[in-house]
Amino acid sequence: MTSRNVHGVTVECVRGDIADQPDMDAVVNAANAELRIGGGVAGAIHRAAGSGLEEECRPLAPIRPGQAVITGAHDLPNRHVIHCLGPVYGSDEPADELLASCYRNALSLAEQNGLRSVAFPAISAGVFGYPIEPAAEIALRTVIEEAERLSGVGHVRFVLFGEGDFEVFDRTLRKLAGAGD
Ligand code: AR6
Repeated sequence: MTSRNVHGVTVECVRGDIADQPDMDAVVNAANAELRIGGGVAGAIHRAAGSGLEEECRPLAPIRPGQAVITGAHDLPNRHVIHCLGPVYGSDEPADELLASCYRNALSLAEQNGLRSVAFPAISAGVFGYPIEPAAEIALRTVIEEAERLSGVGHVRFVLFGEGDFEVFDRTLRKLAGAGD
């Protein structure tokens, strides 16, 4: 686990399962446009939340790349799920701006809803094909840029499933936020 304090916000990278983050107010779903159960993150979150999550999502769909919407967390141990539709790499353009918008819009929803902690997966870096190095750079750079403007959110966690993805996020956080103590 690597952790840095950026403008009073704890930004950290851990290896784990996004559906098993009981100490966080919200977890972020790497959603599909229809906000239905899917593979990867959208499978893990919907399975753990139960069918009530899909029901709550139905009237909010479809969403556009870069957009985020918030729901309850149902059977997950969190208060909310924030659903982001990442860009499909090589198809939704400009991919870097759309991916940054996901993180920005998710943090903005967290602020509006009085949340203090948010856990993100590596949005778009699975089925949607975004290469992990630029995906990590955009994710961390955007959160670090937004940190200065956050007043309620004080804890942002990136939850990486695979060891390789974790290593890239870990290295990128050290590069962007300093070597630490
Ligand atoms: N916890 C944390 N990270 C995970 C988990 C998990 N339980 N499972 C996978 N990852 P993806 P996308 C990692 O495919 O690329 C879905 O089917 C994974 O290794 O979940 O935005 C939806 O229905 C990868 O690094 O999201 C959409 O159609 C990252 O999370 C589409 O895929 C994101 O992988 C969204 O694709």
